[in-house]
Amino acid sequence: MKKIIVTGGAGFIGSNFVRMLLKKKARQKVTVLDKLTYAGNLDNISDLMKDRRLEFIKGDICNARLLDSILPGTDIIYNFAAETHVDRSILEAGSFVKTDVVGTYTLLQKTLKYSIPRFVQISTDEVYGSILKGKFRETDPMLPNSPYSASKAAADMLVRSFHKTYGLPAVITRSSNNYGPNQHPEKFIPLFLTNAIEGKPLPLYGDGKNIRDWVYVEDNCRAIELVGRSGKTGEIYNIGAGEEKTNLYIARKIIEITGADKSLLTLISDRPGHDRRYAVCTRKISRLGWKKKVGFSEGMQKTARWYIDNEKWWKSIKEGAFKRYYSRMYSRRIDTSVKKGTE
Ligand code: NAD
Ligand code: TDX
Repeated sequence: MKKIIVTGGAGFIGSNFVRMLLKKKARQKVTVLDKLTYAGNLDNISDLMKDRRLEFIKGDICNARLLDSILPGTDIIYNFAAETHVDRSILEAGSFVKTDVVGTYTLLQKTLKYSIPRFVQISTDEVYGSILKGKFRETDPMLPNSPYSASKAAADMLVRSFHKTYGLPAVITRSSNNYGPNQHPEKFIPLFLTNAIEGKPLPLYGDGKNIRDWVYVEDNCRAIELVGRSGKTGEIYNIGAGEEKTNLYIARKIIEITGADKSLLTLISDRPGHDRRYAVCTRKISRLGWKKKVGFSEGMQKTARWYIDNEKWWKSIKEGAFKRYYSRMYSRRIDTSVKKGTE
């Protein structure tokens, strides 16, 4: 029986990935190792727990002794575990360095120790930095601009060095922005969807013209599984959907889909170091046989439907510890905003 470890499997992409793995009838044991930080949520996988092929372990990827007890005999590790929110990394970067850098290093050491035949590092397009024209290729240098992307870049460097120095059988995926079910409401699309449903301001940073390429989470999960199975050891694979949108376009779409009042849209002071545009060339992953299945308008409809139908899920987050973070991050900026409405 194949033994698969998914770190961070109670988070957004990790939980969607575990769901996809378990849909296959394969003989496999999937162990989720997750610290359950504020971003981890057992509700994301609770309906899957009746599947006896799934095991959940609450723990930290920095805990070397715990890894000694879990990793022997593993066939493949997918490392999703990370601190992931750029804005939080601007407030406090220590936990990012700890989990994203030291955590990845600890996993790499143990992967080597137990001769695990495959290590898949889930990285991000943000490691390349911002690009105004054209698209980043896997061979481009990393120029990260936030403490979050810098810690992800450091992790990628460690993965590379373990491959080059010790022959560790690793591959890296670098995807663009994901959206879909179970994404924490601190992130742009779920924050705007849930605020729109609640009739609260939609706080758009700067001029709202920053561009991201949005990939539906299930498409990214298929790409990650494909890279894990068929990617060339030591290589990096970009993943993106070619769905470049300005934040303003998405905010207007959300207003349209939810029927919210246009006056909710509020331009607030910008995120420090805000990357203007992300775009990656995906020729390499297409050559492995991947292509997106869900376009942006279909994906947005599905995502909006999910948040409308799962109010209990996001309300319990928004009404908990998130309130303090939200007030610290947004209250003053919203109160001092000079521009409201979409025109
Ligand atoms: P998320 O914040 O929703 O989930 C992260 C998960 O990791 C949580 O369940 C959390 O509890 C867990 N975790 C955090 N620290 C841990 C630790 N020390 N030990 C064990 N578990 C820990 O994040 P996400 O959006 O699902 O992102 C998953 C991965 O994909 C991350 O590595 C992220 O950098 C990468 N990524 C995300 C996006 C995106 O748009 N969301 C895009 C590209 C890459
Ligand atoms: O309130 C907001 N207002 C706003 O205008 C928030 C939360 C975001 N934004 C803007 C900033 C970005 O231009 O929306 C865009 C998307 O923001 P985030 O959801 O914070 O994502 P981003 O910073 O692009 O990073 C995401 O994609 C790459 C993930 O959070 C990372 O984990 C991933 O690596």
